[in-house]
Amino acid sequence: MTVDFVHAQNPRPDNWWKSSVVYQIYPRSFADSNGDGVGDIPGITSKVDYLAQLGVDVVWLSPVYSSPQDDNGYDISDYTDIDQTFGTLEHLDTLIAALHERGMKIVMDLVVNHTSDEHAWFQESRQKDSPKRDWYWWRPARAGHQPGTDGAEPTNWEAAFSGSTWQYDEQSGEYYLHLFSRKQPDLNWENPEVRAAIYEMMNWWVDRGVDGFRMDVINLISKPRELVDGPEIPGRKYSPSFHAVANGPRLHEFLNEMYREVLAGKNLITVGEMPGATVELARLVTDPARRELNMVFTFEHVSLDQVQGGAKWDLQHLPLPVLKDNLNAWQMGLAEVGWNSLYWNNHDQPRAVSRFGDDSAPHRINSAKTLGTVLHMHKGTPYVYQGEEIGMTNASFTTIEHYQDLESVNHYYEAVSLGQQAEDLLLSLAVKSRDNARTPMQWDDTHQAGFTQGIPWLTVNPNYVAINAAAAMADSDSVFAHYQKLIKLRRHHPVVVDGWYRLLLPEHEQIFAFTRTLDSAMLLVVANFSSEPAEVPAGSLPDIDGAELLLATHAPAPGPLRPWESQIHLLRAAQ
Ligand code: TEU
Repeated sequence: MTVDFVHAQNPRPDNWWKSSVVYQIYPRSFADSNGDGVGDIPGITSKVDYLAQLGVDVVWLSPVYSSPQDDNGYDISDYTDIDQTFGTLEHLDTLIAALHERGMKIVMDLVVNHTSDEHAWFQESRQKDSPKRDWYWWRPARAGHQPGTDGAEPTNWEAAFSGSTWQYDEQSGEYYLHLFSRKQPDLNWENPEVRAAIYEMMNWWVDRGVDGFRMDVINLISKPRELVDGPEIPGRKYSPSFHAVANGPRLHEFLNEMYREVLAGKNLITVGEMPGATVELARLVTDPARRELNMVFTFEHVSLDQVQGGAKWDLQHLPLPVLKDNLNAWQMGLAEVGWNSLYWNNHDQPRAVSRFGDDSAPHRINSAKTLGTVLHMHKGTPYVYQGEEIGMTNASFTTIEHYQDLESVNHYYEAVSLGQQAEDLLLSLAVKSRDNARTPMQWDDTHQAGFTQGIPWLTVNPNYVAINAAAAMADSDSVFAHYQKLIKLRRHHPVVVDGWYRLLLPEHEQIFAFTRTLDSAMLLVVANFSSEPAEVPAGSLPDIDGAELLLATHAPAPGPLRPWESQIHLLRAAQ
């Protein structure tokens, strides 16, 4: 399966991805070109100049492949075709060329831990005597249990989207494993034929001009040799599966093999999404000498505001020192070996300004700017999620009918059936539902925020009238303008890319301060991560006399830092 596609000169020098900024597009919510209420690829192509103006280097495109859309495309039924929802392969070729012509690159979302149950591979695998039977995880009913009855599942694992991870298949009389929805059966990576088919598909996309891959739950592809019950959790019918499955014994072997078969010698950008990964695992995976991946997405900092050991819906307050400590652990852990990805949000996480900032009118803009400053001045590759650059907020849905995401909807109805109060559930959904990040991009203050001429698949946030890209681009003091400047700083100051990180005032409850040092250049970042004034303890920070103020949310003034005030100082210029 080779294709002859010539693209505009698209150089990929060594380590180019270390100085890049990546912009994530969730295609169904980005821009709708044909009025069907769902974003599509031509809609994205119509916005490439917006992306170029923001200054991002790479676009990470969430899945646009053929899919029944059970999990909004993370359930793929054909890896080498485009879902009609989003357009055609030709539309994608046009987008790739348009990005390359503007010096930008494209990363595809690689979802290969599982396929859709409507993929031809799975449909073949359902035949017990099929040569593809072993392409997925099939198991008989638990011994002593009647197949298809409660408790007959092969293990007690809980699926990420509620219920058991095992679905009984009448046709073949066995259960198949699905760590996510029952329409997302897990591929059996132990089978070399599966791996070969995945690598062939990846090479087909590389030949088509893509510049890398974001790898969905890639640390789940290696499962334990024995599939056995996980620990019983009091009050819960099933045992969380990720802990039982993640980071299996052959993970590094498979990533190494993928490197040899697809990635070697092409300077692609690769980032592995790894729920449950530790910084120690990330050191192994991102150590260039080990030939695995460039970066991983950690879930540690986006799990700190949930009760430890609980579900994402069990909320708890997150003191700033706890957040600083975790980000520091990853900075220190990957300071000399490997590389960090840097993100506050994505299509699975609530909006950054609502979660880590303050989305109330007096503070939304400055907190969005300060979140950007603190993240982009860390060491690593920053990821901007669509709308973050204009300070888009959570959806503020008030009824379950507003929600579309199967994770949220399944959780709600399962919890109600177990006796939880609807109003409590709606409160936690309003804070943590993935739909918070999936409301349509707010382009301007016209009908449906300029996202569609039709009825949007998910309600547009009514605050689009004030919060939209057109207004932001016309305002030199907007969050958009601030993100443009942050991205430019990365281009002009090597210390932003390669400077050593050192956290200051680790215990301070309001102030987030750190330095970056490279040769004779030193940056000082100081931020008030709160909605109250914050006093900087005398003598606690390096002297900024003679420093160059590179970027600030406020005009400097004596006295305490104002709410969500941040500053980036260049203390000593490079010789
Ligand atoms: O997410 C993996 C994952 O761990 C998330 O499901 C996360 O646990 C949850 O969303 C937190 O609320 C990846 C994709 O990013 C996600 O969109 C898919 O639903 C999932 O894998 C299955 O492909």
